[in-house]
Amino acid sequence: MGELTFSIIKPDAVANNKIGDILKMISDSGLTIKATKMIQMTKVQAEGFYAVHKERPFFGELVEYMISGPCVVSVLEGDNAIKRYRDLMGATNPAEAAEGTIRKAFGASIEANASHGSDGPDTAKVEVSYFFSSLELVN
Ligand code: DGI
Repeated sequence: MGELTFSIIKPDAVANNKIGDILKMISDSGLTIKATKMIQMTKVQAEGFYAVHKERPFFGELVEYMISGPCVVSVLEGDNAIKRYRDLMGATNPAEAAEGTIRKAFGASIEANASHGSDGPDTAKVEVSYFFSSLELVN
């Protein structure tokens, strides 16, 4: 079994009908989709998910944005999946993201940047279990 990482297709990308395009980019990159579902986060869930950013000036806006519409959350698997998915997403600010990345293709701003991916093994574990039970992870 390869490494697991956690992905969110954010409300802007869902609203723009990009779920299929982004899941295709993930599959084409060789990562395996282990689990996926559409959710609408509550304010409490979004605040908990982004708790590491709660002292940042943009925290309130980030939470409001993440609850502005449905998201698609997924668990991805593959060798080195965490870094590979970060590379596929591109820079946080879509204006700085490389050609061929999700954020370059579909991100509109540093806030509405189309996707989230775990930044390390510890956060990946916490984030997967924040949204998925072990029964939802297909073997
Ligand atoms: O791991 P990333 O998502 O690439 O970036 P991060 O962990 O530094 O920030 C988490 C999210 O917070 C990011 O995807 C979008 C949002 N964000 C980051 N910097 C800013 C921001 N939102 C606003 N409005 N302004 C910022 O400067």
